[in-house]
Amino acid sequence: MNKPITNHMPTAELQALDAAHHFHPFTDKAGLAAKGARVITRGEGVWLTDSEGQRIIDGMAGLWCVNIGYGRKEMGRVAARQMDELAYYNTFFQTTHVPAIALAAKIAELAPEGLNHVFFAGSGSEANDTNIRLVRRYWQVKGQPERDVIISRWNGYHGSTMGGGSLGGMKPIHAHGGKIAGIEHIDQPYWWGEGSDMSEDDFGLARAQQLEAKILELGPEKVAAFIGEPIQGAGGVIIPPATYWPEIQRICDKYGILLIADEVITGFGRTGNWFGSTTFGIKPHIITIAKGLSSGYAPIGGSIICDEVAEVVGSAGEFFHGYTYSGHPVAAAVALENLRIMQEEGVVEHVRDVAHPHLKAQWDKLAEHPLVGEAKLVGLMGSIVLTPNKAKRAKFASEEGTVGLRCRERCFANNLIMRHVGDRMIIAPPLVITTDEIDILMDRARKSLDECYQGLLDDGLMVEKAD
Ligand code: PXG
Repeated sequence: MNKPITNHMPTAELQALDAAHHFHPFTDKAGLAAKGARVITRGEGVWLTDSEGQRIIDGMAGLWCVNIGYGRKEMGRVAARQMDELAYYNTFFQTTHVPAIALAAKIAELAPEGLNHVFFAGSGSEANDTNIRLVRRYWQVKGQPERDVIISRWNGYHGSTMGGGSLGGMKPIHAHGGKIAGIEHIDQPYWWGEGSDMSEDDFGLARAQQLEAKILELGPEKVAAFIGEPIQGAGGVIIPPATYWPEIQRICDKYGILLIADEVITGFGRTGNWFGSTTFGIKPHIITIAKGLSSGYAPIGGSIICDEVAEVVGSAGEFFHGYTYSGHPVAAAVALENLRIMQEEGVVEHVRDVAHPHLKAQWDKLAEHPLVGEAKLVGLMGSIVLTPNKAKRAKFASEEGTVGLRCRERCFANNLIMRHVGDRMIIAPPLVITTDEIDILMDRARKSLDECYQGLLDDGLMVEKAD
C-alpha cells in the first residue's frame, strides 16, 4: 500500500480500508463493515465536516471532550514548539520537566480546596486504575490493608481497562473479559427509570443509603473507597436527585471512606463550574480527570489527590506505579494551553451565564413534546427520555434502545450529532457554543424528534411495555 491516505480519496475507498484494517472501539465490526463508517475530515468550533462535504453540528463535543471547540490554532503551535524543544522525557526516577510542573500547579490552582497533588495518566481509564492502586496503598500504609473494597454503582462508567471496566457498572463490559476482585456495586440514582412511586427526593436518599447498607454488609473495616460520577455520563446523563450527593457524603464521612469523584466528563467547565464536585457540593479525596483537561487535543488524564492521601502514600517509600507517558510533555503543554484559553476567554463563565440559560429555556420545553418524558440539563450536559406515555413514565414495548436509535438516525440525517443511550437522548456540546449555534442545534433536535415521532406513529411503535 503505497498510496497516501488523504481526505481526497473517495469515501467508499476509505470505508473499505477502514473495515479491512481498523478494529473500532465499542463497535459491532461486521455491522459497521456492512454500512461503512462516517468519515470525519475537519473540525472548526462546534462544526464537523465529513468526507461527503456535509457540515454537522457536534452536540457531543466529540466524546464529551472538545470543550474549547475544534480547530484552535494555538493548540497546534504549542504542540509543535514543545516537540521541537523537548518531545519526550519521563517523570520517573527523580526527573521532571517544565510542562508537567506547570500543568500540575495549574490544576492544583483550579481544583477544589485541599486537592493539590496530580498523578498523571494517559486517559481516564488509566487514571481510575491509578486510583484503585492508590486507595489500596493508602490503607496499607495506614496499617489497615484489609480495607481494599471499592464500592461503585451499576450503570456507572469509569473506563474500559480491566480496572476501569470493573469499577464501572456495565454488565456487557463485565461479560467481555471479567471483573477484578474487590469491587462491589450498588444501584444508580435513576429516578425516572427506577423510582417507582417514590418522590425524587426520597428516592435519592434511598439510593444513597444503599451505600451505608453495603458498607455494613461488608464490614466498614473492609471498605477503602466509594467512586461515582457526579452526573453519570455514558450511562445516559443521569442527573441525581438533590438529596443524593449530600447523603453519600455523610455516609463516606461517617465511616471514614475515601470518596473518589470521577470527573472525566464533569470536570473542566461542563457543569458551569470548573468541577462538578463544586456544583453538587461534593468534597472528594480524589478527582479523576481526562477529556476536557486538554479538550481532546492530546491524550492526557490524571488523578487530583488531596493533601492527606498524597502525604500518607508519599511517606512510605516508593509507590510502584506509573506510565511511560505520565505527564507527557507535549500532552501537558497542550493541556496547559487549553486551560489558558479557558481561563482567559472565560469559558466556564460563558457556560454558566450565557450558554446554559439560553439552552435551558429551550431544552426544558422539549418535555412538552409528545415523545419526551422529562428533559434535564446541568451546565451543558443534558438528557431527555423518550416514552410512549409520560404520565406513567412508561417504557416502549420494543426492545430498549430501538426508539433511541431511530431518533439518533433522524439526528444524523439532520446533521446533528446527538447520542442515544437506550431510549434516552443526550447532549454535551463544546462549551464555547454560541447562542446562535444553540438555536441551530435546537431547531435540528426538534425536527429530528418530530420526524422520529411521526415514524413511530406510522410504524405502530408508540406502544407501552406491559407492566
Ligand atoms: N470515567 C468517566 C466518567 C468517563 O466518562 C472514563 C472514565 C474513561 O476515560 P478514557 O479516557 O479512558 O476513555 C470515561 C470515558 C460514551 C463514552 O459512549 C464515554 C466515555 C468514553 C467512551 C465512550 O459515552 N467516557
